[in-house]
Amino acid sequence: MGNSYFIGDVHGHLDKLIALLRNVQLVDEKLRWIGQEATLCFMGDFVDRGPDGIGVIDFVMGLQREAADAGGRVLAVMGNHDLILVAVRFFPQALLAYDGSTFLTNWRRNGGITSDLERLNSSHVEWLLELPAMLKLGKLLVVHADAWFYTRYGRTIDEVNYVFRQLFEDKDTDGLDRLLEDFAERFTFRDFTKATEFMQRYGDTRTRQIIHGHTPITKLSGQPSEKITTPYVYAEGLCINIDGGMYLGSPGFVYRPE
Ligand SMILES: [Mn+2]
Repeated sequence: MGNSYFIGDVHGHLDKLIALLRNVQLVDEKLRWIGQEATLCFMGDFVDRGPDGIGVIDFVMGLQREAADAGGRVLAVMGNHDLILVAVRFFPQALLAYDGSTFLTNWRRNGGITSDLERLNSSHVEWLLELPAMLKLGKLLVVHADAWFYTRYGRTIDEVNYVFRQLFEDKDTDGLDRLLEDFAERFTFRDFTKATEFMQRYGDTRTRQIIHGHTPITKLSGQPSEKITTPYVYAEGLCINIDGGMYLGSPGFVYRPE
């Protein structure tokens, strides 16, 4: 774990992401990976709300290749904004409810950026669809959202990851809509018992903490986002929220576990 770096929800803020990675010397001035064998992990929600979501994805995809060549790793979990962007690409006009909403209208309402959709190409789509819903890294269970709903999609990490992907394979627009609605859930891990149960369900004997994004720390701590530069650790130390809220004005931060 000594050589791991975590970054929360970037939401199109490529400039902030670059500043963070340069500051911890994972990239050089030409934005090349110099992290050698380090592991860099993202919490998802690369796109929407901020100016350059596709720029963020392109940069992270490139870093992932460079890191792999150097013996390092770039990992990420799937965020709901990444998911809906792909849903909009495949099924923009799918009718989701009697009120006439579609993936396109929902995406726009939730901060969708037209230029992201225009620039989204098939390699971005393939890459996004490969992102797992959850992963384990050292002592940490990594998941986008602080939410219980994942448990309705599978008993193991592999099952949940499979079911997320299968919704696209099956062109199951109702299922995708339900999943996106499920992401409205937050704050579940403030309940220590729930957090413990979630961790036991998906973790293993090494797992000690859950790390997540999705809910900007200001919504838990009340601190103004501009001042948030450290993780929010809660549930008796069991949970680590690293979503500083870059789209709300936080410069973001890099979290390095002990
Ligand atoms: Mn999210």
